[in-house]
Amino acid sequence: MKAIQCMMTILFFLTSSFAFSQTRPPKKPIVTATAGDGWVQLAWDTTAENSFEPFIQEYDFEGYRIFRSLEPSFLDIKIITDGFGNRTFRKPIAIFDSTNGIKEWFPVHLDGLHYWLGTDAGLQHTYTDCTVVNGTTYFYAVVSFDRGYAAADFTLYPLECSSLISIRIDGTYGTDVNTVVITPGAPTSASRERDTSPIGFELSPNYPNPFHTDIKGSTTPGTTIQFSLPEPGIVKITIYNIKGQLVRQLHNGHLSARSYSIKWDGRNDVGGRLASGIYLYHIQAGALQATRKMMLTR
Ligand SMILES: [Ca+2]
Ligand SMILES: [Ca+2]
Repeated sequence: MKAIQCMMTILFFLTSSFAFSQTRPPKKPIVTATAGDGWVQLAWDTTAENSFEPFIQEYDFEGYRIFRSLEPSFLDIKIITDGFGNRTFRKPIAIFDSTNGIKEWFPVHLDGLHYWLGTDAGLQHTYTDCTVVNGTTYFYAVVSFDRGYAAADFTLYPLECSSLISIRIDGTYGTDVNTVVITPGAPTSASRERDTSPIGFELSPNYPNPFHTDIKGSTTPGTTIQFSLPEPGIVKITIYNIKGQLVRQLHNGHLSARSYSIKWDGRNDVGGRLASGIYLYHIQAGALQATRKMMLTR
């Protein structure tokens, strides 16, 4: 019990239950991450690529899957269902596989689910994610996978290495060699001081929240975002969906130092109505930035 209190460890051995116990997943790549204003770059080594599979006496490394999550368990991206509707494979943000003629679906399914081996696109050792929201903490994993083995008499399903992040009792995270925790565009200490100055940079909660856009007879469709600027400058106000994809640029230009209200009608940059869900609004004014969540309902 004490051990549980001290450290909650979250493990994922995604496909290991599919396979014979003698088989082994490929080695983990060693991953590093750097971040800046609106981007995160991952880089990893080639350790995984000389993984040997004793069961078939072959080097069976095939490729890499990149996972991104807003929570350390990576549960929120586990959205691909099998034939019974169970959530099984996690959806990667990128796949890179060896150019070797082995590609697309693994031929044998498990509960109606085939494993995707990639498109023979070739291996990469860096990945830049430009869909991140500054100030948000992201959890990334670079997961190696092998190509499995399908013969008339037996099958080895493709295996992935684990992606593990532990949460310590003090709230900090412990990463494995192939996982990282990173917050892009974190404000500097200088800008945090300015955040609390009397003339204050402020992004207020939007109102109403949750909000709707298309109920007949409504007098308050959409939502209002209020903010104040301590000094004049170029200001960007941007709305992202929960996947971190930019859906609307509300403002991008010079503003003077005062308070503002800006309305959002729940539409994207080309006027399309967006689905119900959680959206993030982000303001950037020079080195100052802030992000808040809001919920659109229909
Ligand atoms: Ca293997
Ligand atoms: Ca391939």
